[in-house]
Amino acid sequence: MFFLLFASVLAESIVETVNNDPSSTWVAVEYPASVITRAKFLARLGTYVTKYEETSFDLDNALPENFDSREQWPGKILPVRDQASCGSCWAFSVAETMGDRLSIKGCDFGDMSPQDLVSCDTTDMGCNGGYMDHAWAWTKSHGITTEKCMPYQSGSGRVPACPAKCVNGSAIVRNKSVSYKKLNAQQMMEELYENGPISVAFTVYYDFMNYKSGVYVHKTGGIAGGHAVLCVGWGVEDNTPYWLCQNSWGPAWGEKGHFKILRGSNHCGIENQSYAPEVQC
Ligand SMILES: *[C@@H]1O[C@H](CO)[C@@H](O)[C@H](O)[C@H]1NC(C)=O
Ligand SMILES: *[C@@H]1O[C@H](CO)[C@@H](O)[C@H](O)[C@H]1NC(C)=O
Ligand SMILES: CC(=O)N[C@H]1CO[C@H](CO)[C@@H](O)[C@@H]1O
Repeated sequence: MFFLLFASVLAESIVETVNNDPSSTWVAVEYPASVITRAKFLARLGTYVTKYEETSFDLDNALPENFDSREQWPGKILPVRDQASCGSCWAFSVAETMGDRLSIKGCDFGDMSPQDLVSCDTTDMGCNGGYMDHAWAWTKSHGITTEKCMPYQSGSGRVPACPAKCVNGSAIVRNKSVSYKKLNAQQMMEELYENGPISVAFTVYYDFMNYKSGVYVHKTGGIAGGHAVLCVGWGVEDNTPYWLCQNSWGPAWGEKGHFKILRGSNHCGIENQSYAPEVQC
């Protein structure tokens, strides 16, 4: 009881701290429990991230100032999803990056299956989390099937055993990435521009849960955990460079399920743990 009271006072002060700061580049909000709670927030942070240092990168190049893959490849970037109460962000990051890139290539598979990685990738820990390098290596060696074949079932936090067949009884067909690479900040923009969304992991602080709009820059609160998403673009807003990323917390969180985060200084380690696969139908 005392703890709950304390937690809600703390959450309120995060929103006030962010919104009352005139130098803030983003707006915080208190979400209703239907969108996110502190417990769901913590349950979703399932990516093992490495320590990082904030360093500035030289991002000067010939690429445009603003880029949005949804405009570059209309109809090919698949909708925002919801991992619910499971630390499967790492699996959504990989499945959605694969799905978007396959869709850009003209394959007609729809969403790829995070459940396949949650249940079948023996090098990661299902709802208890995963490593980006493991998940990408697994996707190259074993592949990933479609959402139609293996729909998401772990929203409650329970992980069913790896099935032998698709839900309709047909054999599981998986798509392997042809190759994948770890990217530096410069390569992140080039990859996104040429081949579509990229998979990223970063360190999450408590104030991130309350993000509503603008360019996220950590303001207050300690480290809550590690998270993985996909970035679908970049740009500059009020002189602040940002990555445009797609979260897996449903469309009611952030900017229709997306967020912007400071670009070019390894903020929260966002430019230290990015991966891109080469795909083929
Ligand atoms: C069963 O599902 C798979 C994967 O979505 C699909 O390729 C296959 O055509 C389906 N089979 C039948 C008999 O509906
Ligand atoms: C993070 O980025 C910095 C700057 O480019 C680099 O020196 C460092 O090796 C990177 N660390 C990892 C783990 O990739
Ligand atoms: C490279 C690869 O694994 N391609 C497969 C992708 O999935 C389709 C069917 O869903 C297969 O026909 C391809 O061989």
